[in-house]
Amino acid sequence: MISIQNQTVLITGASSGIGEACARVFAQAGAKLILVARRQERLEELAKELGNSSYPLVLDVRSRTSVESALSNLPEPVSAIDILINNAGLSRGLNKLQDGDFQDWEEMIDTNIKGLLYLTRSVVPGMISRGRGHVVFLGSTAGHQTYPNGNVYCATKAAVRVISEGLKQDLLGTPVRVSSVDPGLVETEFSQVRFRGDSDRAKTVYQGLTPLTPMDVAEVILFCATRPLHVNISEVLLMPNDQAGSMLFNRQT
Ligand code: NDP
Ligand code: 8X3
Repeated sequence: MISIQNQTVLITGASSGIGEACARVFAQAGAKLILVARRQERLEELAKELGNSSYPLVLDVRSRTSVESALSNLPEPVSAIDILINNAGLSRGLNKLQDGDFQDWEEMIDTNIKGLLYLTRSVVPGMISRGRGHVVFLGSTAGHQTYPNGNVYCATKAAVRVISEGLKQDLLGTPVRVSSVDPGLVETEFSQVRFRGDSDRAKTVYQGLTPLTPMDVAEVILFCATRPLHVNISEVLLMPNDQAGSMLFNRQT
């Protein structure tokens, strides 16, 4: 196990769910954090709670110019990113493709694919020149197995898997590591966002089973980041014990 004490970790989507849990786990391990999301108040509260080594950065990852500008103007103590956790992402709706909503598609594609490409493109050259770095992507079981009505969300997560694989190939011969961590059901705000605040519908996603917690996923990400430097964990597929695939659940009704 290697230490990540004082390493700089940029986490996108740190205002909620898996990203927030990553912030807690990496802060506990002694890292300096850049916490990225759109909801300023939440980021500021979290940064305050985690202490002096956490920097809130309000940023919409869909805006390429904002990403480029923010990353080239990072405060000195965190200007050299060692670990990039590409976690920000969302789903919108659950519709047959032939009934799909163009705006929902664009929001998912712009956030889940283009956003993480902008971050990765901005950060990786510095990692190569410093001779150290690790890029972690949040994929999903949805990127391995499509489920009915999941079409475009599943496509974005399949893209994340392919981008992670491609980046690893393109970085071969450098010390920079690449991991994709691909969870099944994790109880976060994910389903609230998917169903636009319909809490009753969101709850049914996790009904009768024990889902993963955001902390379960964050601990796996920390595990990937703390392996010895010659070890690259390329892909982790993790599910609740009550899940065996994108559509296969053990629910107690
Ligand atoms: P949450 O909704 O709890 O968190 C999503 C985070 O992404 C929030 O912090 C949100 O912050 C941020 N975000 C969304 N859009 C943007 C944007 N345009 N710019 C910056 N930040 C943004 O969901 P999860 O924690 O569950 O999701 C995290 C990742 O995990 C996603 O990529 C998701 O696809 C993936 N995942 C989730 C699973 C689950 O079952 N929950 C399973 C498998 C993968 P804000 O709104 O403040 O900008
Ligand atoms: C999130 C998991 O199954 O709700 O990626 O799509 S699922």
